[in-house]
Amino acid sequence: MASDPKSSAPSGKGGELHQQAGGDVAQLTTQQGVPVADDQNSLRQGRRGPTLMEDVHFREKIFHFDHERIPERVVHARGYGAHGYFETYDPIPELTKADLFQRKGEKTPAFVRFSTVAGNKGSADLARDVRGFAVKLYTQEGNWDIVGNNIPVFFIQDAIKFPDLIHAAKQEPDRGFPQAQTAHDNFWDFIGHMPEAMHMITWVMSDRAIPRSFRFMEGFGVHTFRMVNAEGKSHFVKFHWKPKQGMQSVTWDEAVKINGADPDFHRRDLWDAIQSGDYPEWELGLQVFDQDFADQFDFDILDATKIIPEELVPVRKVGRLVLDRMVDNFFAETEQVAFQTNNIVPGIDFTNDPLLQGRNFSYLDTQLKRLGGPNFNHIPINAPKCPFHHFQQDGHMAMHNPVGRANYEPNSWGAEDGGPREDPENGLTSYPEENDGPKQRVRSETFADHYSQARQFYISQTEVEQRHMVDAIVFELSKVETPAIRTRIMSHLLNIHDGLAKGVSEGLGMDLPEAAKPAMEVRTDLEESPALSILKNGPDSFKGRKLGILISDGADAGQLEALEKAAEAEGAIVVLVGPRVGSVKLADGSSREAGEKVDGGPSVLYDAVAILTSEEGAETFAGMHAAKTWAADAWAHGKFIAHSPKAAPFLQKAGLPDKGDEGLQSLADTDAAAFLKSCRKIRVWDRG
Ligand code: HDE
Repeated sequence: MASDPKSSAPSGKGGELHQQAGGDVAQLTTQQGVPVADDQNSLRQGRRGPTLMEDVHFREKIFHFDHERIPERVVHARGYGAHGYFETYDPIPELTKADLFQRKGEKTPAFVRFSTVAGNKGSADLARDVRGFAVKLYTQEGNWDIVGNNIPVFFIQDAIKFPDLIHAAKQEPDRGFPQAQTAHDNFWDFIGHMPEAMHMITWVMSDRAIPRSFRFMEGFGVHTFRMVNAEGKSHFVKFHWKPKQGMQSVTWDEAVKINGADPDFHRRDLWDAIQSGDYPEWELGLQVFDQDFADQFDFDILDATKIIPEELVPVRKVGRLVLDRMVDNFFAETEQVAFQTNNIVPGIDFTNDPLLQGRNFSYLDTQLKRLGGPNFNHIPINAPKCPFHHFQQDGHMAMHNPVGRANYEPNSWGAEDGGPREDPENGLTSYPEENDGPKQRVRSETFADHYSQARQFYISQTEVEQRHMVDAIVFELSKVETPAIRTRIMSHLLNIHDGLAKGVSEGLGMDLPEAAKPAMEVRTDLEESPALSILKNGPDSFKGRKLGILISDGADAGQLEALEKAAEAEGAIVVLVGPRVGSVKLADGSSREAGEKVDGGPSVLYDAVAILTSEEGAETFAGMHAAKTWAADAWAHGKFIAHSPKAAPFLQKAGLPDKGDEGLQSLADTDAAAFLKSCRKIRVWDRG
């Protein structure tokens, strides 16, 4: 591997540049900088003899290779990161003294890592799962990490249950499968014993758990935090990241197929967007409230299984997060980035949420295991970008080594040699909250209502979304082999909503049991919260989406051009899918390159599709299973479909109805611009 030319440009003979056919290239060296003469053959005794111990280059190379891996994260192993910045557009000194919120237009460098939770590092992106949404803000007063998810609540209320939750969700320990799935006995067995998980279960069984892309999902800080201003006044706050691109998810059938067609679908999406200059953005929203609100709110604000509906406490937007640069090196940055809930800055503080308190232990600990020593903050991705001075020293791989005599304080070495000093005025202080009471292992009774907000979430969804939730639970429970586990889950669903429970029992072909006994009466008076639905908050935009065009030889060049122009005007991307990769000859004699072959670029990879064929092309596609599936899936997934009139016979052979709907449009009746405009609706959900 070449050393990083920026940070350790080799010097002397070992760094010489050689003139080669491709231009100047660096000389290959060992780690000691010794030029390598032969990197193809190990050193051996005789032409066919044993390899020699003295082959220092071979030994060094293999030794290093053997140690390339660090332990993957115990959760959130699969992830993808990007750089960007946070820009403050509404300073909030009245709420917090946090430096990054003081000046309008202030830009704070940021690094974000999105992830799935359960799957291993190599698992597929479209697993049904919560997505991590971890943001590191390199402020001028230190690093602040908001280590959140794309779902605003969590499975459990107390961190002590986290190892159990994760053990139950991951592969079962005896058989080592299933990978990246909660659709198995252990998970649902555990959940059945944990009524507190029911609210979260409604979210993970909703379309939130199969996002179309990282760009189209919300992020949440989950816990209630504090903001503290310069006068020491505290407000409670919940953090929201609102995607400017709007929200969008895929259907489960698409998710399953995307995982086969492109397991890196989410990674590729972010990479493509940023590399093409279409930088995704999120607005940081705050729900701010005081102790009085907390006291009269229906639920405990320290309980991470509860939300505060946006209709009750509106989300105030104070800035935007823009991702505009991919990493230079995946391992150095995305793999080694160490997020920690305990990384806060003056003006931000914790609350007593028992989940958050537990996390504050865990994140520091996990870095030691993964990154191998106490100096993981010396790794550039983790180091603050503001000045920092302390007396911590030595240890494995210490890279920032203090100079001078003083390595302790207090000392009497004076301003020049004595090193840094505390700053009681501006340093990090804790909000002086008073806590008292006996030492005990208890769960507060204010945490006891496990079903009311689950019900609120369900009734806030559109019918389509409710159907998806039923289907998701039926799918998962159908993979559960033990009937008693399915039954127990249904007994909880009955406390959430009759319709949900009934749908699941019908889907499973099992009778409904008695409802589980709730610790508290389930509230049916909580009003719908439209903010909780994805479809009620549709993007009404096709910007940043993909139009896949299935195209045959002999297709009309004018129609193609019109679609391409209209897509560009909408800010959408076009991908040509042909019977083969390579040249497709159009009717006017021109030719175009297809980016995908039909079976390599199935329609699940696109947000809307067009099918342009000649008469012969329609026949060719009608004889290809992959082409018929392409069209049939686009229809079944509710996608907008434009087609050339000549493609009509092919569509029929693919099983599409003669008489379409608003989403199936012949280019004989509509023009490309009108079609693309209609795509802003993203899907036609009421297709049978
Ligand atoms: Fe995490 N979590 N977590 N978690 N979590 C980790 O830290 C943990 C929880 C979240 O992209 C680990 O560096 C405990 C809630 C994200 O690198 C570990 C509990 C939320 C990421 C850990 C929780 C999260 C992690 C594993 C129960 C949303 C990935 C590797 C109290 C608010 C960050 C690591 C990245 C990662 C512990 C629950 C989000 C083991 C003990 C709730 C986004 O420290």
